[in-house]
Amino acid sequence: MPTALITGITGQDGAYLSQFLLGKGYRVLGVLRRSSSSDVVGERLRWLGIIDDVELLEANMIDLSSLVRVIQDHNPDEVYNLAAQSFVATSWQQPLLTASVTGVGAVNILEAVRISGSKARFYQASSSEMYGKAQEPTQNERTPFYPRSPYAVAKLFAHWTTVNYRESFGMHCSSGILFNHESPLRGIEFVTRKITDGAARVKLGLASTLSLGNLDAKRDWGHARDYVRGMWLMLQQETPGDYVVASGRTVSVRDFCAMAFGYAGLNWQDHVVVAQTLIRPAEVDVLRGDASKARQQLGWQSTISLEDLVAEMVEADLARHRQRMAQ
Ligand code: NAP
Ligand code: G4F
Repeated sequence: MPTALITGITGQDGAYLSQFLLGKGYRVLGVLRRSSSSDVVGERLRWLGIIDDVELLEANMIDLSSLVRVIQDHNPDEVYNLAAQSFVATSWQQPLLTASVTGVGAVNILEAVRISGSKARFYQASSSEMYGKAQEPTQNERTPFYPRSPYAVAKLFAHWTTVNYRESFGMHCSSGILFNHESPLRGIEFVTRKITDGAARVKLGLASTLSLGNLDAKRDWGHARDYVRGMWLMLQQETPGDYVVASGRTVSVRDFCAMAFGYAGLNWQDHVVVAQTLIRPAEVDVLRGDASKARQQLGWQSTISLEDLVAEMVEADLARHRQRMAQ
């Protein structure tokens, strides 16, 4: 039975990746940072019904010794580095924390693997945010990067460090440049979940308006369940590498509002208001990924449409609110 270690196991991707790997027969270990609310941080794993099937180990991305201990004690075959301060807007408020966790944290886990003499294959959660002010209309592995937030700068540092450890030490390090991926387990602060939750609240009479920022921003949105399969496929390759994972379809925040509110039988224009305070200091206007390399070399492709994703998210938020109202 192969063993996988996931940093960020309590996040959206960590939960879906755990479910995927358990289905493949893996023993799944996850890094859990110490919290006074440890009973609720496993909520996503609980939602998927797998909290008792994974082993949670206390460590923190900014404490190298804790990561060395985890690698030495458990000697995983595969390490997936998903932990991050992952909310772009917060990275302007907490740039040093973001640099430490999202940037230096990746070096810490790479060092933990290297110092331990582990032969584990390593996955780094890189991001389409690294393209930022995109230099080409469709972004692939050769498109130049132009980060637009402290988060993206930190991710770029982690990305190049991953490439460098592969080239310097011959480690099996791969980097997945994943475009936005969502699900019912997406954090409530991200725009898609904020919209589906907002549409559900309005539908159930719990709210009448939803405040958003830049409605013109465009993203290439896919489903997290599809994208974690791409992570695993990268680590099954003989040779490590970097891969774009994306749907290839780009939609604006405005259009996402129309889809989500429309699914709930509402007109978004009656409810969405723009709040200037939610406009970012620097914006990533439009992203569209070209996942040809992943398709050809990994056999990966997106299987869940944006329409199905929106429907699943709105249904889940309606169910959550109905359940709370019934209590
Ligand atoms: P997420 O839901 O925000 O999860 C982040 C995870 O990191 C959580 O488990 C969190 O733990 C953990 N974490 C944060 N600080 C930590 C620390 N100091 N030590 C240990 N763990 C820490 O993110 P996600 O959406 O699943 O994304 C997974 C990864 O992919 C992230 O690195 C993200 O930047 C990257 N990425 C995401 C997307 C996307 O569209 N979702 C696209 C490209 C790249 P707590 O539960 O304790 O907070
Ligand atoms: O949902 P978002 O916060 O995601 P963003 O900034 O694209 O970052 C996500 O995807 C990245 C991959 O490209 C990941 F690396 C990262 O960790 C994260 O998962 O915002 C999407 C867009 C932005 O242009 C933002 O300005 O939506 C716009 N937006 C408009 N109103 C809003 C809002 N975003 C949020 N979060 N909240 C709003 O009210």
